[in-house]
Amino acid sequence: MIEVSAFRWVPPFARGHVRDFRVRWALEEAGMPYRSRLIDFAEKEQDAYLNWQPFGQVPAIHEDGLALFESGAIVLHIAEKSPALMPSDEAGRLRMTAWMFAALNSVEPPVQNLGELDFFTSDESVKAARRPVVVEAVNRRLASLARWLGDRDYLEDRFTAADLLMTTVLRDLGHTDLVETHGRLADYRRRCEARPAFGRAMADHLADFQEPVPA
Ligand SMILES: N[C@@H](CCC(=O)N[C@@H](CS)C(=O)NCC(=O)O)C(=O)O
Repeated sequence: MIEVSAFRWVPPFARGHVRDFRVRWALEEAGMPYRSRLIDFAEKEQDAYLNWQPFGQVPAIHEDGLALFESGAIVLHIAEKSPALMPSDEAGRLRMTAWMFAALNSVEPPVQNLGELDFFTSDESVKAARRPVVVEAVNRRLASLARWLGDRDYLEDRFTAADLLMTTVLRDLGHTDLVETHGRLADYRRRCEARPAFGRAMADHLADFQEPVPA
């Protein structure tokens, strides 16, 4: 059975956003059973884990002797096994791949910059100075995405692994109203989040968190 690494504990604001969720969602869409392998922050820095995920991050998977890391690579691997996530024609597969890279390489970086500023920057003067520029960069990407989506339900003509990744990226703006101000994007995100596989994956992702072990 596929094993997916995930954190045993993260602060409440991060729950529902840790990237093992992407993999769980893809596995649920594909109907592939898995089990989680919970790790703590000390374990992620140890050789055994670094030999699995070189950067000490989650997620990583083990599957029949294969070790794989990077959420995008793992989701692509799962999609290649599942018509539920990937079109059968070559052009469709290539378009899906392009949008997967777009989610992780064009949209996620500015979104992540904003998250770092909002959640991990304690210096209020740095925050105040940088935030407008960072928000503007996010908004540029959201506007392009909203323009592309237009009246479409999904990035292409059906739900694929690219929509899965894009939704997880948009969810990381949930502490702001930025997605809501682009109405089509908000509808798109809600449409993808309404999928039963999303709900099952989220329930399992959240259920795995435990309270911190006292030091
Ligand atoms: N590019 C990686 C990023 C993984 C990542 O940033 N994981 C976070 C949790 S969402 C993590 O493990 N952070 C702990 C750390 O970086 O030490 C992927 O998509 O798999």
